[in-house]
Amino acid sequence: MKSTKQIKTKNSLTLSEVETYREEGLVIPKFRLPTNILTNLQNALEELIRNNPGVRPEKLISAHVDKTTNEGVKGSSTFLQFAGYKEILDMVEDLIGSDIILWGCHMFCKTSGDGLEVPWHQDGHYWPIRPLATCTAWVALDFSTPENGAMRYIPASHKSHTHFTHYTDNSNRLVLNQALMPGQIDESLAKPVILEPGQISLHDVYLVHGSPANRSDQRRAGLAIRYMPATSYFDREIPAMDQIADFSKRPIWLLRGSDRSGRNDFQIGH
Ligand SMILES: O=C(O)CCC(=O)C(=O)O
Repeated sequence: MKSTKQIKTKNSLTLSEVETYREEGLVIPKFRLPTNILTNLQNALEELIRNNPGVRPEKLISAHVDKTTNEGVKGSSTFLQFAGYKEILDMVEDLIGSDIILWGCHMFCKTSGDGLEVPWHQDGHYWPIRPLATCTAWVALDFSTPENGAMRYIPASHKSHTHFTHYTDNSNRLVLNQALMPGQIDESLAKPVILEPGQISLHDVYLVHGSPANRSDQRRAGLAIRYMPATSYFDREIPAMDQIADFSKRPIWLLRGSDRSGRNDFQIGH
Protein backbone atom coordinates (compact mmCIF):
# COMPACT_ATOMS: atom_id res chain seq x y z
CA MET A 1 0.00 0.00 0.00
CA LYS A 2 1.28 3.45 -0.90
CA SER A 3 2.10 5.78 1.99
CA THR A 4 0.14 9.02 1.95
CA LYS A 5 2.65 10.68 4.28
CA GLN A 6 4.46 13.54 2.55
CA ILE A 7 8.16 13.72 3.26
CA LYS A 8 9.48 17.27 3.07
CA THR A 9 13.04 16.98 1.83
CA LYS A 10 13.63 20.45 0.44
CA ASN A 11 13.38 23.78 2.22
CA SER A 12 12.22 25.68 -0.81
CA LEU A 13 11.37 29.31 -1.21
CA THR A 14 7.68 29.97 -1.62
CA LEU A 15 6.44 30.83 -5.10
CA SER A 16 5.90 34.39 -4.00
CA GLU A 17 9.49 34.62 -2.69
CA VAL A 18 10.83 33.37 -6.03
CA GLU A 19 8.58 35.90 -7.78
CA THR A 20 9.93 38.73 -5.61
CA TYR A 21 13.51 37.71 -6.45
CA ARG A 22 12.74 37.60 -10.17
CA GLU A 23 10.90 40.95 -10.09
CA GLU A 24 12.98 42.95 -7.61
CA GLY A 25 16.37 41.20 -7.79
CA LEU A 26 16.40 40.64 -4.02
CA VAL A 27 14.26 38.72 -1.56
CA ILE A 28 14.25 38.35 2.22
CA PRO A 29 12.86 34.85 2.70
CA LYS A 30 10.83 33.78 5.70
CA PHE A 31 13.80 31.96 7.12
CA ARG A 32 15.88 32.25 10.25
CA LEU A 33 19.01 30.48 11.32
CA PRO A 34 18.73 28.37 14.45
CA THR A 35 20.29 30.17 17.43
CA ASN A 36 23.13 27.69 17.89
CA ILE A 37 24.28 28.11 14.28
CA LEU A 38 24.04 31.90 14.49
CA THR A 39 26.08 31.92 17.71
CA ASN A 40 28.68 29.70 16.09
CA LEU A 41 29.01 32.13 13.17
CA GLN A 42 29.18 35.13 15.49
CA ASN A 43 32.00 33.46 17.44
CA ALA A 44 33.80 32.63 14.20
CA LEU A 45 33.51 36.30 13.21
CA GLU A 46 35.22 37.39 16.44
CA GLU A 47 38.03 34.92 15.74
CA LEU A 48 38.27 36.08 12.11
CA ILE A 49 38.74 39.67 13.29
CA ARG A 50 41.35 38.60 15.88
CA ASN A 51 43.26 36.61 13.25
CA ASN A 52 43.36 39.51 10.79
CA PRO A 53 44.41 42.59 12.76
CA GLY A 54 45.80 44.31 9.67
CA VAL A 55 42.66 43.98 7.53
CA ARG A 56 39.69 46.33 7.62
CA PRO A 57 36.77 44.18 8.87
CA GLU A 58 34.66 45.23 5.86
CA LYS A 59 37.26 43.71 3.57
CA LEU A 60 37.48 40.16 4.90
CA ILE A 61 37.25 38.41 1.55
CA SER A 62 37.67 34.65 1.18
CA ALA A 63 36.59 34.40 4.82
CA HIS A 64 35.85 30.72 4.18
CA VAL A 65 39.38 29.75 3.13
CA ASP A 66 41.15 28.29 6.13
CA LYS A 67 44.65 29.59 5.40
CA THR A 68 46.25 32.93 4.66
CA THR A 69 45.50 33.45 0.98
CA ASN A 70 47.36 35.68 -1.46
CA GLU A 71 44.49 38.11 -0.78
CA GLY A 72 45.98 38.53 2.71
CA VAL A 73 43.08 37.18 4.79
CA LYS A 74 43.25 34.17 7.09
CA GLY A 75 39.78 32.66 6.90
CA SER A 76 37.94 30.00 8.85
CA SER A 77 36.56 26.59 7.95
CA THR A 78 33.44 27.44 9.99
CA PHE A 79 32.29 29.66 7.12
CA LEU A 80 33.15 27.04 4.51
CA GLN A 81 31.13 24.47 6.37
CA PHE A 82 28.27 26.92 6.76
CA ALA A 83 28.24 27.73 3.02
CA GLY A 84 27.04 24.16 2.49
CA TYR A 85 24.14 24.56 4.92
CA LYS A 86 21.29 22.59 3.39
CA GLU A 87 18.48 25.06 4.00
CA ILE A 88 20.36 27.88 2.29
CA LEU A 89 21.43 25.70 -0.64
CA ASP A 90 17.81 24.61 -1.11
CA MET A 91 16.74 28.24 -1.46
CA VAL A 92 19.63 29.05 -3.79
CA GLU A 93 18.70 26.02 -5.88
CA ASP A 94 15.26 27.51 -6.47
CA LEU A 95 16.94 30.55 -7.98
CA ILE A 96 19.96 29.27 -9.93
CA GLY A 97 19.28 25.57 -10.41
CA SER A 98 20.57 22.39 -8.85
CA ASP A 99 24.23 22.53 -9.97
CA ILE A 100 25.80 24.90 -7.48
CA ILE A 101 29.36 26.14 -7.05
CA LEU A 102 30.62 28.10 -4.06
CA TRP A 103 33.19 30.56 -5.37
CA GLY A 104 33.45 33.31 -2.73
CA CYS A 105 32.58 34.48 0.74
CA HIS A 106 33.03 38.06 1.95
CA MET A 107 32.54 39.23 5.51
CA PHE A 108 31.30 42.84 5.45
CA CYS A 109 31.72 43.87 9.06
CA LYS A 110 31.11 47.60 9.43
CA THR A 111 32.40 48.78 12.72
CA SER A 112 30.42 51.38 14.61
CA GLY A 113 31.18 55.01 13.92
CA ASP A 114 33.81 54.63 11.22
CA GLY A 115 32.43 51.91 8.97
CA LEU A 116 33.29 52.36 5.33
CA GLU A 117 30.74 52.94 2.57
CA VAL A 118 29.93 50.42 -0.16
CA PRO A 119 29.32 52.49 -3.30
CA TRP A 120 26.39 51.80 -5.62
CA HIS A 121 27.52 48.95 -7.86
CA GLN A 122 26.55 45.78 -9.67
CA ASP A 123 28.42 42.67 -8.54
CA GLY A 124 28.66 41.40 -12.08
CA HIS A 125 31.00 44.25 -12.94
CA TYR A 126 33.65 42.70 -10.67
CA TRP A 127 33.36 38.99 -11.27
CA PRO A 128 34.97 36.55 -13.71
CA ILE A 129 31.97 34.29 -14.26
CA ARG A 130 30.82 33.54 -17.81
CA PRO A 131 27.96 33.51 -18.59
CA LEU A 132 27.46 35.92 -15.73
CA ALA A 133 25.17 34.39 -13.11
CA THR A 134 25.43 34.40 -9.33
CA CYS A 135 23.19 34.44 -6.33
CA THR A 136 24.54 35.99 -3.12
CA ALA A 137 23.18 34.88 0.24
CA TRP A 138 23.81 37.77 2.65
CA VAL A 139 23.56 36.43 6.20
CA ALA A 140 23.01 38.98 8.97
CA LEU A 141 25.18 38.38 12.03
CA ASP A 142 24.11 41.66 13.66
CA PHE A 143 21.01 43.81 13.29
CA SER A 144 21.12 45.57 9.95
CA THR A 145 19.22 48.85 9.89
CA PRO A 146 19.33 52.17 8.00
CA GLU A 147 21.07 53.65 11.08
CA ASN A 148 24.01 51.22 11.07
CA GLY A 149 24.54 51.06 7.31
CA ALA A 150 22.13 48.41 6.00
CA MET A 151 22.46 47.45 2.38
CA ARG A 152 20.21 49.37 -0.02
CA TYR A 153 19.13 48.32 -3.48
CA ILE A 154 17.25 49.60 -6.48
CA PRO A 155 14.35 47.20 -7.08
CA ALA A 156 14.21 45.70 -10.59
CA SER A 157 17.55 47.26 -11.60
CA HIS A 158 18.74 43.73 -12.49
CA LYS A 159 15.95 43.04 -14.92
CA SER A 160 17.40 44.21 -18.20
CA HIS A 161 20.69 42.37 -17.53
CA THR A 162 22.42 45.61 -18.48
CA HIS A 163 25.84 46.57 -17.22
CA PHE A 164 25.71 50.15 -16.02
CA THR A 165 28.86 52.25 -16.35
CA HIS A 166 31.23 52.14 -13.37
CA TYR A 167 34.28 54.21 -12.58
CA THR A 168 37.23 53.54 -10.29
CA ASP A 169 37.37 55.32 -6.95
CA ASN A 170 40.30 54.21 -4.80
CA SER A 171 39.54 56.50 -1.86
CA ASN A 172 39.89 54.79 1.50
CA ARG A 173 36.35 55.63 2.64
CA LEU A 174 35.05 52.87 0.32
CA VAL A 175 34.98 49.09 0.76
CA LEU A 176 34.88 48.44 -3.01
CA ASN A 177 36.48 50.65 -5.62
CA GLN A 178 34.09 50.29 -8.58
CA ALA A 179 31.24 52.75 -8.28
CA LEU A 180 28.27 53.39 -10.51
CA MET A 181 28.67 56.55 -12.58
CA PRO A 182 26.10 59.04 -11.20
CA GLY A 183 22.90 59.75 -13.11
CA GLN A 184 22.07 56.19 -14.19
CA ILE A 185 19.70 55.25 -11.39
CA ASP A 186 17.01 57.01 -9.40
CA GLU A 187 18.27 56.78 -5.81
CA SER A 188 14.86 57.82 -4.48
CA LEU A 189 13.65 54.30 -5.42
CA ALA A 190 16.19 52.64 -3.08
CA LYS A 191 14.95 50.17 -0.49
CA PRO A 192 16.87 49.22 2.66
CA VAL A 193 17.49 45.56 3.54
CA ILE A 194 16.46 45.49 7.18
CA LEU A 195 17.41 42.25 8.89
CA GLU A 196 17.64 40.75 12.34
CA PRO A 197 20.60 38.54 13.22
CA GLY A 198 20.03 35.13 11.61
CA GLN A 199 17.90 36.44 8.74
CA ILE A 200 19.20 36.41 5.18
CA SER A 201 18.66 38.19 1.90
CA LEU A 202 19.31 36.73 -1.55
CA HIS A 203 20.34 38.96 -4.44
CA ASP A 204 21.01 38.77 -8.14
CA VAL A 205 24.35 39.50 -9.80
CA TYR A 206 22.95 42.40 -11.89
CA LEU A 207 21.21 44.17 -8.99
CA VAL A 208 22.32 47.75 -8.26
CA HIS A 209 23.08 47.97 -4.54
CA GLY A 210 25.40 49.55 -1.99
CA SER A 211 25.41 50.69 1.60
CA PRO A 212 26.18 53.92 3.44
CA ALA A 213 28.83 54.25 6.13
CA ASN A 214 27.88 53.12 9.62
CA ARG A 215 27.56 56.30 11.70
CA SER A 216 25.77 54.59 14.60
CA ASP A 217 27.24 53.00 17.72
CA GLN A 218 26.05 49.52 16.63
CA ARG A 219 28.27 47.24 14.57
CA ARG A 220 26.73 45.81 11.38
CA ALA A 221 28.19 42.52 10.17
CA GLY A 222 26.97 40.32 7.32
CA LEU A 223 28.47 37.33 5.55
CA ALA A 224 27.99 37.42 1.78
CA ILE A 225 28.21 33.89 0.38
CA ARG A 226 28.64 33.76 -3.38
CA TYR A 227 27.08 30.90 -5.32
CA MET A 228 27.12 30.40 -9.09
CA PRO A 229 25.41 27.84 -11.32
CA ALA A 230 27.80 25.16 -12.57
CA THR A 231 26.55 25.85 -16.08
CA SER A 232 28.85 28.91 -15.92
CA TYR A 233 32.65 29.01 -15.91
CA PHE A 234 34.83 30.67 -13.25
CA ASP A 235 37.54 32.17 -15.46
CA ARG A 236 40.64 32.85 -13.32
CA GLU A 237 42.34 34.61 -16.22
CA ILE A 238 39.99 37.56 -15.96
CA PRO A 239 41.70 39.95 -13.53
CA ALA A 240 39.88 41.36 -10.50
CA MET A 241 38.60 44.92 -10.90
CA ASP A 242 39.02 45.93 -7.27
CA GLN A 243 42.13 46.26 -5.16
CA ILE A 244 41.47 43.39 -2.80
CA ALA A 245 40.43 40.26 -4.70
CA ASP A 246 42.76 37.97 -6.62
CA PHE A 247 40.91 35.32 -8.59
CA SER A 248 43.98 33.58 -10.02
CA LYS A 249 44.36 31.17 -7.08
CA ARG A 250 40.79 31.29 -5.80
CA PRO A 251 39.52 27.82 -4.78
CA ILE A 252 35.98 26.89 -5.75
CA TRP A 253 33.79 24.04 -4.51
CA LEU A 254 31.06 22.08 -6.27
CA LEU A 255 28.40 21.87 -3.55
CA ARG A 256 25.57 20.29 -5.52
CA GLY A 257 25.05 18.52 -8.82
CA SER A 258 27.75 18.41 -11.47
CA ASP A 259 29.95 20.79 -13.41
CA ARG A 260 27.71 21.28 -16.42
CA SER A 261 30.16 23.72 -18.01
CA GLY A 262 32.79 20.96 -18.07
CA ARG A 263 35.47 23.64 -17.65
CA ASN A 264 35.59 24.58 -13.98
CA ASP A 265 38.79 23.74 -12.10
CA PHE A 266 38.20 22.47 -8.56
CA GLN A 267 41.92 21.83 -7.83
CA ILE A 268 43.43 25.32 -8.03
CA GLY A 269 43.93 26.98 -4.66
CA HIS A 270 42.99 23.97 -2.55
O1 LIG B 1 27.37 44.44 3.06
C1 LIG B 1 27.20 45.43 2.35
O2 LIG B 1 26.91 46.52 2.81
C2 LIG B 1 27.35 45.31 0.86
C3 LIG B 1 27.29 43.92 0.37
C4 LIG B 1 27.50 43.77 -1.08
O3 LIG B 1 27.77 44.69 -1.79
C5 LIG B 1 27.36 42.44 -1.65
O4 LIG B 1 27.13 41.47 -0.92
O5 LIG B 1 27.48 42.29 -2.88
